[in-house]
Amino acid sequence: MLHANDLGGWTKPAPRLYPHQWSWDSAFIAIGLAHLDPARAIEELEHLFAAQWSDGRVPHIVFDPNVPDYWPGPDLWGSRDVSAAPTDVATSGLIQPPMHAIAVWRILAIARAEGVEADRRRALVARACALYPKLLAWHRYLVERRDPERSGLITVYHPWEGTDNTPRWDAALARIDVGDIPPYPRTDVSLVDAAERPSKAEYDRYLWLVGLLRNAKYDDEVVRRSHPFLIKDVQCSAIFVAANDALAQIAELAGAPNGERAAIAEWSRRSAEAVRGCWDRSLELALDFDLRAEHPIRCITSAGLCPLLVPSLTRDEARGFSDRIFGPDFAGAEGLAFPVVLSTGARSPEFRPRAYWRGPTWPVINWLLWCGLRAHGLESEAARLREANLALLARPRSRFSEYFEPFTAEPLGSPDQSWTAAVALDWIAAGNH
Ligand code: 2M8
Repeated sequence: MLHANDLGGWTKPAPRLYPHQWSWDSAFIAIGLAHLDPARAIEELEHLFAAQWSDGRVPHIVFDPNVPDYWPGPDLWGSRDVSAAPTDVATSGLIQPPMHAIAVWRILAIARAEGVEADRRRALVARACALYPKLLAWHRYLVERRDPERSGLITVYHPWEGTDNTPRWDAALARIDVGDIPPYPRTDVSLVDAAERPSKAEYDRYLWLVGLLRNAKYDDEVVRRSHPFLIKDVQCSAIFVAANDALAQIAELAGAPNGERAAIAEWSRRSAEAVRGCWDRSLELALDFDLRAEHPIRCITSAGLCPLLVPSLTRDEARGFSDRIFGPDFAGAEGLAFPVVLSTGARSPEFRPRAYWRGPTWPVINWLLWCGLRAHGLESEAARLREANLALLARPRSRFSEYFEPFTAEPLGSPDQSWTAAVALDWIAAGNH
């Protein structure tokens, strides 16, 4: 499946629904590919970082010029009119969670664990070191431009910067006054049942927000002053902690100067503390913070479990997240086909089991939580989650789909979704070492 979605040096997330390169998909894809061909895995990230902006941002989509009829395409973003954007390729102007350093470090670890011979490994290390300055510039962008307050938490500007129609964004989107939007095609709903995709009202708001960002020329200072959607994202920030720890290892390999290493350690420390501070005692999970409304977003979603990725949690804190994972809102919900983590809590008013990020289970998010459980030595809990996900994916009908209806295990969204296959490969390999 990954070979079928391979376009030569990079992989599209899905055959028809997502025909370009997506940022965080690439990182998960690279981790899966590392088990087949680590050199090809690192190439996935090299291709993505070739489109990095001069301000350090890694765009959420890198467009394939050979697919002209995709919508929303390059014209919507207007990246060619922005001086920081690359000139040889069209990209979006948004970002996605910084999974990339985690992927690079993992490619090296997988190559070591799976006995790749020494000279091929040396070549991989050299390529990881060549990526290091780009990864550093990316993390610096996140700190300096997406956290000008130095709170340790990363600000997102758009639902497309992670988990699209999650209920986490509902209240912030509801406050936005949408002006005139010219009619637009919804190619996604010609490929996937509209009930499994964002609604028209949500899409109008997505496009309105893109228009505001495009008019601001993606200048973070302008956005900070005027943009109506500014949210401190706990999932993105938790991933940033783990990514800084991976970057610290790559920095050491690359012989980076002490000043850079100290900066990375400080980014990690500050974000770890901030993510731990997002904990809400009554909901028993971590919450995002809406900067415009000036309050936390009280929603029960899998994003609130992501602090498990923070290595400095105490044993009790990690146990608390693990209990929450297997409790009645998530993998322990009543009537599930497989005990896997839901994207939105089963007992929440917003829960809708077929609607994209509002209830269905997403294997990649389960994979992230599995990593978190393992990082805290919760091996039997991690094994439980891995087995449940593999059982779901092993069903002949699963087609490595994008997401699944949790009570029937019906595959939803796109079939042949690359990152689903990639995490399945990593889970299978985990049973071998
Ligand atoms: C989804 O996002 C795209 C827009 O970027 C879409 O809905 O059309 C999200 O699941 C996102 O997280 C993912 O990276 C992308 C490609 O798999 O699809």
